[in-house]
Amino acid sequence: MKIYLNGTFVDEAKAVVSVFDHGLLYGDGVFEGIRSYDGLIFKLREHIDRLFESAHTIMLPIPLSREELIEVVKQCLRLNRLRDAYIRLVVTRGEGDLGLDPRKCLNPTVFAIADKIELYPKKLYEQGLSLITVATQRNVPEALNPQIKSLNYLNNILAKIEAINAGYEEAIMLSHSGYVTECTGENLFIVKGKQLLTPPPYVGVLRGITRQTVMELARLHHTKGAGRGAGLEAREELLTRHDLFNAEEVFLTGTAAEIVPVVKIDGRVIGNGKPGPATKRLQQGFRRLTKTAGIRY
Ligand code: PXG
Repeated sequence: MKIYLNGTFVDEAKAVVSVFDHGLLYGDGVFEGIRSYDGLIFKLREHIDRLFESAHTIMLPIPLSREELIEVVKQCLRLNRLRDAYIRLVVTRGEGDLGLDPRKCLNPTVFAIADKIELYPKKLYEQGLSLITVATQRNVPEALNPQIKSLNYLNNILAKIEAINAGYEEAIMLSHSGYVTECTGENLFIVKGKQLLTPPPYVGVLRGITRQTVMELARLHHTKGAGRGAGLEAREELLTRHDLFNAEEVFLTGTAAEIVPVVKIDGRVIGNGKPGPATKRLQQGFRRLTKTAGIRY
């Protein structure tokens, strides 16, 4: 496997960073997870834009332009002869001393890994997930804004550990005030009647690119009106656990997982306990989009 590291492509064994890298010492860095489908990179521009926004907020200068980074991603996929892949793009503060001071880090570390996509088991999509809410609250945006896709995922990992300890694969995290936010690496949606609802960013969720895509897909069906679709009205709204328990359908969205149906939450059966029709329709629409909308390499 060839990995991009600071300007060159190197073998896996040579793709190493310093123990003084502040990405490692402090989680001081940003990243993106990107997918390619049959030779097309999905929503590449959106991922690159979000990476630059995350970096801008933490005042981390990315030493490559947007176009250069796009070329890195494409080259990484080509060199590894990958058509269906997961790409991890990372920029860290770089090497410094043992103190926090980012001014001591003169050269940001940039790397990109393209690997075969590890698909989740088919069973997950056919039967749906069972989730629990956990005690670990999502970061308060005023303390650490989840829009910064930083290398510091301990908040999410702590929630994931709680779910695993309880025998579940994934956790629902609540806000400081007890509102629903998101899962540890996926956004959350509910369907109720003709409404598709997801928590607003200010409650403390990442504005997921899959989330955005799904909202657009739902609205598209809506404006097209009747026929097969008779679509959904997509909106951001504060949600409680009560709203989740009494939804007709619940699903998660993320770059890696795409759209995952949820059939049980904290022991409450959602809808009829099976993946619902709106979820299935959106999955089909999403799959169609991945086959046509990406950037070729
Ligand atoms: N919320 C959080 C907190 C995330 O980290 C999403 C939502 C979904 O966003 P996108 O843009 O991908 O639709 C993410 C995604 C993984 C994994 O292995 C996913 C993410 C980060 C790290 C690992 O599934 N981010």
